[in-house]
Amino acid sequence: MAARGQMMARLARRDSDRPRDAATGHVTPRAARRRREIGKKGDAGRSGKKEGLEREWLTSPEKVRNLTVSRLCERRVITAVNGKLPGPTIWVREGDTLLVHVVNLSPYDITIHWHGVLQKQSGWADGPNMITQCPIRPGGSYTYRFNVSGQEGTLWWHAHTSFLRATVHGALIIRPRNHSFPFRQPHRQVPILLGEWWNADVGDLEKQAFLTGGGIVNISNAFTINGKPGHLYTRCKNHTYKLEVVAGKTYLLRIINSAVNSELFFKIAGHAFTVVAVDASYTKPYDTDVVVIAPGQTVDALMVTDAPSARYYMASQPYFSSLNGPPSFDSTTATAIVRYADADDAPPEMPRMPAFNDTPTAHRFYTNLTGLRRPGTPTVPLEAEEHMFVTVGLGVLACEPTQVVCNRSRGTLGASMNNVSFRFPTSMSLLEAHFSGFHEAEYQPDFPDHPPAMFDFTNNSLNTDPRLAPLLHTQRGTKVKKVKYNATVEMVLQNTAFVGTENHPLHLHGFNFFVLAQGFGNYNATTARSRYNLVDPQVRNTIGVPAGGWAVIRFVANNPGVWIMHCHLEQHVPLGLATVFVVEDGTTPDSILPPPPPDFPAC
Ligand SMILES: [Cu+2]
Repeated sequence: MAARGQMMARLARRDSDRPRDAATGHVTPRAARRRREIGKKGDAGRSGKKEGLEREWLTSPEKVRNLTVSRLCERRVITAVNGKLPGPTIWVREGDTLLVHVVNLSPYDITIHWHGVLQKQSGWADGPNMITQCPIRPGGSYTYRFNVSGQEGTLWWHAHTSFLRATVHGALIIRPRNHSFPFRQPHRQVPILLGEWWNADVGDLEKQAFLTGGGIVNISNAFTINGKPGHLYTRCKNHTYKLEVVAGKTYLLRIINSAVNSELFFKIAGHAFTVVAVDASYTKPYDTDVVVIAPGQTVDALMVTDAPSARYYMASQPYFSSLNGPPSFDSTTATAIVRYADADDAPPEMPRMPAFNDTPTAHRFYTNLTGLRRPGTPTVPLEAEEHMFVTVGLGVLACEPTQVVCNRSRGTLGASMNNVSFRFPTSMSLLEAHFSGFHEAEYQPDFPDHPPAMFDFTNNSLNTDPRLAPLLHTQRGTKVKKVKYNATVEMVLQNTAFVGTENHPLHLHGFNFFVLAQGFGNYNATTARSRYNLVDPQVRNTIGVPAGGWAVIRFVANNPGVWIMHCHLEQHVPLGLATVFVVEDGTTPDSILPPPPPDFPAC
């Protein structure tokens, strides 16, 4: 087992209060609090923002050390932030500017992505490796500086290099600044991070998958709730997260799927939920007893403690949508315990979980959500300037020379959007290439608006049709879609069946999008358009495109920069399931990408 180091993040906020809401139940790190003048650095001068005082709280440097954790009775050295798994929760208020000093004391290249943060005027802080920055090398550091104006709700942060996000992640919670929630004030707010655990070094798993070209062979060993697997794993039952509650109160569960490769069902025995937000966008209240959540997504759910005083399990287990794909997946269940204050020690009640392949339940949850219309929030654009029809799915690629144990005659598992398997650049990040104007060597601006051919996308029996072989065999390329500032982009995302249909959770950086419609089978413009929700669509940053189906999204490209869109099943990213939007500058000062900050990591 390779020893892994630890990364330290120092969290700092500016112009904002330290979290003081006792209702959160959250304890901020014991920290030295100090004020200091921000030096003349960063892009603030260029963007016209006034430099001011920042309030900063730093974790004590003694915490920087290798982190050995014990899970499922095995001791493992992992990469983690500030000695915690999950990493620290960052509580901020809407409008805050965050400065996060990331010091990489691990032996790995690393970047941090602030998942769901729009990064207006701060594209250099978005974090995806080789897209907006080169990685922070071991021993290096970088200060991510960004503002969270106009955003409220549950987001999260995670590593955006290889599989490190398996253990390098945490919650980023943005609370309202000058008003209350658009729902009843909860007694407490509780981050619930759903994770996935391997009894192995995740970096080794990824390397092995690359060398063989077979995708991830090793399925995970456990799922976790707030870092702990729970009682149903026969080994080491003591690692269980516990939530102490009092009767008759409302709890706001801020649920985050930080698992690497698994969509999840989540339930709590004896209790129901009212969903009030997803992906940090408020929804109309939606009552359900099951939450379905894809990697990258968040769900804010109110839970009333109105059950008889007792102990109850909360449980997280996979939603496995692949109808005809790889047969094996981790079919274990993570549990945690909700304990009423005066409950006895009788065995907790277990919720009845949906079947692993219960697509109807998943689809019901994913499609019944609608957005909460509020004054001052963007409404769905009724027309689009850019229309894209993009196939999404798995295919076959030729083996790379470096894939030394790849079957050359069969090829390697690949994934693509419109038959382009995204290849990450190696010498310069795309944002630097775009900003400097020297992009020709790094990317081609010809990502297609349509697949090479229209065919019966979701008919699995066609995958042996020799005429479709050119579509099954996808091509690698660093192709981007160029978009004018403020253009409205509509994307029809169509799953294909070449190597099994599967729900792919596609995450778009830099924007929220409206979800207009979703369905099964092949997208049909005539019938689908009549179903578009142009009144109160849900707003997301990650959409689970239905397995063997399609989804339509719209967003306004009001953020100049370079933004990746990729599958948040991590194993599909190195296979190529990604594309990139390059949004050009506008004409006003606030629509022009500022230059990179001075400590921007060099390649
Ligand atoms: Cu995927």
